[in-house]
Amino acid sequence: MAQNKNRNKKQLKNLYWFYALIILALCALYYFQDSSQIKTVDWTTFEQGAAGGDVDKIVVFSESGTAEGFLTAQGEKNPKYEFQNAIGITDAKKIKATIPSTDKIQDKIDQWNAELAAEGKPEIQVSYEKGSDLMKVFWYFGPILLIFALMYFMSRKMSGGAGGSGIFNVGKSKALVFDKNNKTNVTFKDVAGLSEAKVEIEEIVEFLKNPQRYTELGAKIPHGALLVGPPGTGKTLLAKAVAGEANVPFFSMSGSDFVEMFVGVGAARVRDLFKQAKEKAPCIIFIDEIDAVGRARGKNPNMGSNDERENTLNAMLTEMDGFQSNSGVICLAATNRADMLDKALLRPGRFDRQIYVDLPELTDRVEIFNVHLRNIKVNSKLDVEQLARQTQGFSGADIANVCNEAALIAARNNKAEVDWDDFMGAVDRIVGGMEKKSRIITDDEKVSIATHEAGHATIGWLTRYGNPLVKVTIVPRGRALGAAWYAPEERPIMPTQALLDEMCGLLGGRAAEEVFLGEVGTGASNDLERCTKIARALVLVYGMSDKLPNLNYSDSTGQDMGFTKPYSEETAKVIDEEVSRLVNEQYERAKKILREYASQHNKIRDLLVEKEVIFHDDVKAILGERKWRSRTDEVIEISKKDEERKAQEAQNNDVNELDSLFNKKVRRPKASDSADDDDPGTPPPFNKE
Ligand code: NHX
Ligand code: ZN
Repeated sequence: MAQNKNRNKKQLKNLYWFYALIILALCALYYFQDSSQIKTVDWTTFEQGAAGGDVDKIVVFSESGTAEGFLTAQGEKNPKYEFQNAIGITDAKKIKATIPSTDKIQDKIDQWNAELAAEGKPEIQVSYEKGSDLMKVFWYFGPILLIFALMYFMSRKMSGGAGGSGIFNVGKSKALVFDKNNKTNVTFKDVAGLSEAKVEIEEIVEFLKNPQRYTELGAKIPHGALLVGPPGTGKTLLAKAVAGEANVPFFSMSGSDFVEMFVGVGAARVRDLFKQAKEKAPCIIFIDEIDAVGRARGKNPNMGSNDERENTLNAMLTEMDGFQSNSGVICLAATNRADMLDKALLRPGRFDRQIYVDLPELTDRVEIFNVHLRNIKVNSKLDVEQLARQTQGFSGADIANVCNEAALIAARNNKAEVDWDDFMGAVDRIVGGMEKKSRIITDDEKVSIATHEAGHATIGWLTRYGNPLVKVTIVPRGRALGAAWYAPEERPIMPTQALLDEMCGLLGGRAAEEVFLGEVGTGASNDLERCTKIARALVLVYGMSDKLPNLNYSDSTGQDMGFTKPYSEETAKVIDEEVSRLVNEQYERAKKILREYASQHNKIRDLLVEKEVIFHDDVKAILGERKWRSRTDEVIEISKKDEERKAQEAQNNDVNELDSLFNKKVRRPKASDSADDDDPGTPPPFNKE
């Protein structure tokens, strides 16, 4: 196997030399093809020929002391100048000789011309050239050399940066290597949250540290693990921590590093990477964004253009199969789209296991905040847990961004510490974009924006599954003139009604414009887009429409490129009808609710025009307590009680196991437990309409 690899690499190198040789040969041919027409003769022969009318033009090279004579038709036939070249015996076109004395050459030529004139033959033309033959050689080769130089510099630029230098190094992998001399310094302690993923990945560290524990029992060490999760959740960090903990070399590469404009380079780099890794085993190979090469291969073989990627993928597949189970090389890869990957990559023997790296939960977010707040001077009264609650749906990277942005805002306001308001400003900034104070809005426009936003707020409040409202604002931010901010409900399963209610809420803005202003504006385009998307998903993905129940027309594998629709023309018509019916039904429903609660809506609108930003409690004061408790509140209560329980258990840990088991069951809180003693406060802002 290793031999094979060496041979492949040598072959590739030889290929480059081969190309160089071909080009050189071509140059030589170009040069000699011309000189093949020249016969070098001694001076007496040259003199005789010139005087005899074999030559009609002479070029004198004064520096090299030679002369070239261009043969006439008569001269070409002279057998004296015939000579043998590579092809056979040919007639020369030119003759060449060394001149005994350069000064007297003009006299000689004059003499020959006089003789020729006497015979009635045409005279010989003379020209002098300072440059020697060498100059000529330069003129032949100069442009070619220039092209070579250009190619060289271009290839350097293209593969520049990460180690590759010149066209002869394209087949080398550009992996970053962390080993004893160049440590990663990341350990599991630096990874906050991700408690489940950490447990799984700690096992991989165990494989690298004591492989014999597994092999002695006959178990095979897995070849690789795939880290799957949304962007910014810390997949790369986790992989680095594995290397740091296991104390082995760590090769880090991005999937896109394999892709280059030269053919065959990706595959060569894969081979090179694995060869390097095997030399340093035990070690870890980490390939970030593996979907760049690992995307499912198309079914259509003559789609072309992605052949190169396929070759790279195939090389990776063979390499991963190739190394023996216990060779000590473990391959980690990260992606945010596991469903897009080629099935061959995921089968046992390659990336045997998938580790899900999810968005952080509440407790994880507290941990992550604590990590990022280590280096920030924060107000001592800052409630980190409340911060975590306000950042639902944020990834680890988002949280890092919030902390940094908050510090920047505090610095801008010349504060000594970063406080709560700065953090809230940072969250708003990240979710909604920059506040636009410069935008001038007339009073009329303010009323219509407030009408729209109050519509969202009213509908959201009055529907069964409406998300808990955080605040409503008519301060322009980013691309939006106003927004209603919601805390998204994290429901594992959405009932049909939840989707319909969400559509209704999205349409609430437009409906309010129609009901209370009598005309609608262009502003609701984003609302409508999102609403229509939900309606389409209802019909095409979730099989929830009346006319096409329980049918799913989506393709989660991503193999179909969207050229063919999996349904007939008639069905397409029905789908369109169903989608527009669903949207219209919700629009009518929104209008009906708004008419029914017109006075409340108008109160919210007026308050909004007056204050520009209103919060959950302001809306509650107008519309009253919501009929339906939000799930978020329940989840928060459950986790709070869980913590209390844990603390209690830690206190009296002498209680026997059966007892604590019993406790657990009893303490599991019910939804009705504390229906009246809760104050939802301001739930986390995330969604906006
Ligand atoms: C414009 N913007 O483009 C102006 C400046 C109906 C009161 N001429 O629905 O601001 O009209 O509930 C992401 C987020 C387009 C993408 C917001 C794409 C906004 C927002 C258009 C309020 N709140 N619309 C809303 C709004 C507009 C737009 C977006 C987006 C308006 C509406 C934007
Ligand atoms: Zn809207």
